[in-house]
Parts: sequence; structure tokens; C-alpha cells
Amino acid sequence: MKLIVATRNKHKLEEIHAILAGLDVELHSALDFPEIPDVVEDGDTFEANAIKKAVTLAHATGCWALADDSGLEVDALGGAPGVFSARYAGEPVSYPANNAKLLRELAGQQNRRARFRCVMALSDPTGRAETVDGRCEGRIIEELRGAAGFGYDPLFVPEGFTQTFAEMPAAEKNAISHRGRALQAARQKWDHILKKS
Ligand code: ITT
Repeated sequence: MKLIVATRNKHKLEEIHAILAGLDVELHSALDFPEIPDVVEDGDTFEANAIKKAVTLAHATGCWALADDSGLEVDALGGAPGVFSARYAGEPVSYPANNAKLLRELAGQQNRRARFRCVMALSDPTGRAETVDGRCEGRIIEELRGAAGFGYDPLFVPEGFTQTFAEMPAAEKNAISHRGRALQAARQKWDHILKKS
């Protein structure tokens, strides 16, 4: 089947491509439709934003669309940055500025517990959408480590590991990440749809 991934984030796209490899799916992305404006992500939840992104792209293209809304929740910050993860330090989006702000907000904080969350929404061409989700528990360290991945990866050590996501090979991150887990759930829940021609 032809599936449009409703994102312009190249890092997410790379991970989604790698995790869905082997499926008989023709993947396109919002990057192939530059004329379609960015969706305003004004939902209070990952779920609301993921559905909005998937349904908007499905309506605009007449195709099935898959969207990822994701972010980092830090316990000591009451769940922030959460749905505001991409623009935590303001516009324009800057991963270094976001990481610097996170370290400042957590300075002197003993409780470093955090999790990445990802909600994936799949919309049919008429705009009927369903979701699956994935999470990865871990902690925020006190200095940046590693150059792989994107976003908050250099500050996040998943539970049971010593390396940050940014120090791991991509395949290792994808096997345990919030996005990897959401896509494993997607492959199970939507197997019959993803196999459609
Ligand atoms: P799209 O809306 O176009 O998909 P985006 O980057 O704006 O792209 P989100 O609104 O879902 O996506 O925000 C996700 C943010 O959460 C992202 O910019 C990172 O700061 C953070 N994030 C999500 N997944 C991550 C990951 O695997 N590693 C590190 N940071 C991640």
C-alpha cells in the first residue's frame, strides 16, 4: 500500500523507514508535498496532535497517512516539556537550545526520572483515525553524551542501559525506543491494513 508519513522531521523519517523495513509499504512523507502547510500542533495531548497531523495529510492527499507525535516527560518538571518538546526553548526549533534549557531547569535536581512517549496515528483517506503508543523509561544525565540520533537523545539514558540514545547504534535505539515500540504495536494492530495493496 501507499502510505504518507505526516512529518517533515528527517530524523523521525529515518527511524520510521528503518523500523518498517521489510513491510510491503510504499512510504512517502510530507516532504513530498511542500505545498501542504504545516499542521498547527495545538492539542493538549500527543494523541490529539498525532490524529490531527494524520487526518490533515490524509484529507490533503487522498491517501492513508501515518503521523508521529512524540516528546519527553520529566517527572521533576511535572511532565514538561511534554507536548511542547519540539519548541521547549522557543522558536526557531533548536535541539542545542532545548537541551541547554533542560539542563538549566534540572540543575541541582536529584530526581532525574523521565520518559520518551510516542503516539502514532493512522488515518484512512476519509479521515478515520486510530492510534497506538509506545514509551521508553529512563533518566536525564548531567552533560551531553554522543552524536547520533536527534533532539534530547544526548541527555537520555534508557532504563537498564549506561549509554545515551545518542551513543547507541540506530538499530539499538530503535529496538527499545518509544517510536520503535509504537511501531511494533502498529505492525500488530494494523497488520491487515499495512498488507493491503
Ligand atoms: P513533526 O511534527 O513534523 O513530526 P516535530 O519534530 O515537530 O516533527 P513533534 O511535534 O512530535 O515533532 O515533537 C517531537 C519533539 O520531541 C522533537 O522535536 C524532539 O525534541 C523530541 N523527541 C521526540 N522523539 C525523540 C527522540 O527519539 N529522540 C530525541 N528527541 C525526541
